[in-house]
Amino acid sequence: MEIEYVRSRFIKHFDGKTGNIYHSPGRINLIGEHTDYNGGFVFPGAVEQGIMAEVRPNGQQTCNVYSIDLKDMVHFKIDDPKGPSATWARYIYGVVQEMRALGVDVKPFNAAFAGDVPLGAGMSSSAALESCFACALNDLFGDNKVSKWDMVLAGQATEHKYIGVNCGIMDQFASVFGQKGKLMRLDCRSREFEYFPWEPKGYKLVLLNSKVKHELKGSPYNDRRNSCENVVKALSSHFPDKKFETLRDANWDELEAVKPVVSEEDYTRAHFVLGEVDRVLAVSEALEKGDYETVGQKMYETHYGLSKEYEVSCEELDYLNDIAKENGVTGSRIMGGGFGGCTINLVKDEVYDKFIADAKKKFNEKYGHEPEVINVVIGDGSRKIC
Ligand code: GAF
Repeated sequence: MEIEYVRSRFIKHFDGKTGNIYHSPGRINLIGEHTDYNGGFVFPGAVEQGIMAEVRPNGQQTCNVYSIDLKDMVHFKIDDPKGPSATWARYIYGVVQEMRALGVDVKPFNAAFAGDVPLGAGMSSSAALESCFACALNDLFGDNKVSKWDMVLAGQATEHKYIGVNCGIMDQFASVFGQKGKLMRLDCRSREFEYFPWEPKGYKLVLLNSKVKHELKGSPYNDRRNSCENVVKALSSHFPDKKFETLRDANWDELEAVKPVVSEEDYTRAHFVLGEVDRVLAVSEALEKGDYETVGQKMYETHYGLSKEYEVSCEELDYLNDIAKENGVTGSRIMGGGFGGCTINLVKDEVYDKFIADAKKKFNEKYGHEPEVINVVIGDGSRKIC
């Protein structure tokens, strides 16, 4: 995204003065889905697409925030206990409150922002928005004293308290800590992580965005999390001498031991999670050896688990996964929280063109539109641009 695009709108909608410009990315995740809130491993990387915001303290009583994409201006007072009602503005209001709780003396500001992360694609535009404002407020009002990890947690707390999604830490982590050309393996229990250079010679990583988002009744993401927590409670009662904080603390035998006392649905969800934790470790090992065939095979296994055990896939994504298999794509799976969005595909250069053409044609024939093709370039994390 061009700086000029954001700057010209900022100048137009406010008093003509310029502010500082910040950028935070969306993310991909090679493998490790729904493992973050279970204390497991994830394997994300930041992308080049993200949110860009221009921000300037205004010396007034209210924060004035303009969404360039939605052409919508929202005003809120920093100490208003309710905050704005527009969802997009609640992300920003939430970050303001969380940064204040971390000791940042946030003063009213003007801001304009735009994004090029496709919405609803599972690439975490919301974490990009949260981290972008956390980074801006830290810089403008906090002398950059808030640590990167605290910014990650401020974004996550915003989702929990102001949006109602009980997400894990993967998305905000990837957005804040991302580095160009590198994926990261994060242990969500210890918060230790390693950078892995991503240079798969002869392969491309491509997202196919189905452009569908299924609005399911209730809160299916939180429901999945509840299932996992039910199993953790059962484990704690069954093994009183062992401490289980999350499913990561359980092994396969322990899970089998509580099978009779949990619902079949909760057991099946937990079964997926234990398998997914193992798969991330297998992928890390395979990457060390440059063994992309194993990486791809694990991606297909993850898709199967997300579709049949965790039940967060949908017909359109299963179809894209089938097309990948038919075309000899090395690995393919649904990416992100699920219920729509994209598949992430590890594709050998020689099958790339045929796969993309076939996916576009078949998907269009069945669903009346082509999937959006997004070639993944791993970019940098949250930063001040100027
Ligand atoms: C969403 C959440 F925000 C993440 O925390 C993570 O759980 C992901 O779904 C699934 O892996 O993006």
